[in-house]
Amino acid sequence: MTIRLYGSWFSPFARKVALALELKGLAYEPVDALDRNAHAALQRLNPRAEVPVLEDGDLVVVNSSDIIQYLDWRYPETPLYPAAIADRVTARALERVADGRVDAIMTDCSFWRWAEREDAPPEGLMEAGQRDLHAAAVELEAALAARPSPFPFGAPGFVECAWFPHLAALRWMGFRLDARFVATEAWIAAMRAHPVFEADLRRTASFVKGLADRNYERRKLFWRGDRIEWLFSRGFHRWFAQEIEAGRAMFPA
Ligand SMILES: N[C@@H](CCC(=O)N[C@@H](CS)C(=O)NCC(=O)O)C(=O)O
Repeated sequence: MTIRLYGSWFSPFARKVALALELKGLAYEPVDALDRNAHAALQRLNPRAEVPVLEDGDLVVVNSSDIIQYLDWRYPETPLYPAAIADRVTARALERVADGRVDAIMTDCSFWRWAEREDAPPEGLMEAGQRDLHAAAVELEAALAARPSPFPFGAPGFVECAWFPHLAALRWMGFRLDARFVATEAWIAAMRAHPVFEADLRRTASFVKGLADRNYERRKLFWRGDRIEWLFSRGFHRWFAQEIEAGRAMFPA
C-alpha cells in the first residue's frame, strides 16, 4: 500500500511530517500539493487546502500533529513519541511552541524573502519577530537544559521534526540566537549532523532556489489562526487590513 504525502518542501508543517516518515524509515510518495495545478486535488482531500495531508490506502489524515500521532499508532516501530507519559506531555508542549508561536513569527516575517512584493516589511515587524523568537528560545533552552543532551527524549522524534525547519531557517530570515542558548545550539548541531535532517536541508535549499520558477501563488498570501493572532497581538492589524483591501490575502475555506 502506498503512503502519499501531499506537501511542499517549502512548508515547515509538510517537512515536519516528511521528517517523521523518514525517521521511521517509511517509504512514501511526495506530491507537491502547493503547485496551483494540484490545488483542486488538495482541496478535495482537505477542504482547508492546507498541506500536509497523508493518504495511506483508504485513509486520509490532515494536520501534522494528527498525522504523526497516526503514524505512531499505525507503524509503532521506531516511535516518534517518547515512551513515558510525562515525557509525552512535555514533548507536546514543546511541539506547540514551534507550531504555534514560532511558525507564526517565521511565516509572517518571511514574505519579503519569497513573495512577489516591492515593499518593505511594516515598521517594527522584524524587530517584534526577533524579540518574540528570543522569548521562545528562552523557553526552549530551559526545557532542553533540564533534559538529556543533545536529544531531550533520547532519540529524535516529533519535537525535532516540528522545530528543525524553523531553527534551520533563522539565519536565512536574518534572525539570530544569542550565545547563551548553549543547549539549543547543541541540539541544532546534532540535528544538522543527522542524515535525515541533513537531507531535508539540502532538499529544501534546492527547492527554495527554484521557487520563483514554480507554479506557486506568490502574490496572495495565505493567512490563518496563529499567524493572524501573532500579527494582531503585536499591533500590525492596520497593515493586515490594507493587505485584505488590496486583494493580497487569502484564507482557508
Ligand atoms: N495546523 C496545520 C497547519 C498547516 C499549514 O499551515 N500549512 C500551510 C503551509 S505551511 C499551507 O498549506 N498553506 C496553504 C497555502 O500556502 O496555500 C498542520 O499542522 O498541518
